[in-house]
Amino acid sequence: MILTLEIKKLVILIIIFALLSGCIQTQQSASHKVIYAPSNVSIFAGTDVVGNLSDMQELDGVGYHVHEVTSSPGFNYHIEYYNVVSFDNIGFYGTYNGSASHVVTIELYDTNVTTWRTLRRIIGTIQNTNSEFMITKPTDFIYPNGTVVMRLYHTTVGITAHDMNIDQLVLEDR
Ligand SMILES: [Ca+2]
Repeated sequence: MILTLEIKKLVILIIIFALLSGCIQTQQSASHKVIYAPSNVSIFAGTDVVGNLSDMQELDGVGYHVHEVTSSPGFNYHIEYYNVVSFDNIGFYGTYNGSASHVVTIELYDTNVTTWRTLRRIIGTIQNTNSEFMITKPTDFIYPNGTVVMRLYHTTVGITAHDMNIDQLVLEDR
């Protein structure tokens, strides 16, 4: 009889613990933000590159610079994110040192229609902008293996005095 009572107490304690754990997890997930940092960068056009992939992973004042080339496109580089489950924003912290006639696009590769989709146009000089990109259908951009590919593309002929300096460029699931 005593043993049965002890077992009942134990069961009640387990239930209370399970309920509390559930509450705590719910609170954590409500305020939790997942950040996907760049896993790879490939330069197809661009010059005078300063920095490494890791310089785009943390917001620390240290950036990854790519200068324009004097042909078209002025620069073109791809950034890959691995093991992405979902995301609803791009965290872009960077500076583009350009001029009024120079246009840079931030694009994601749409795996459904197999083409690049422009999410934002940057014209002239911008500094440390964390834009709201509002990705409403991330599944368009996520390959079955979890890879997402971004392209930074200078649409016209560049000049070497211009450069893109990225302190942090991440996918965010908020
Ligand atoms: Ca950085």
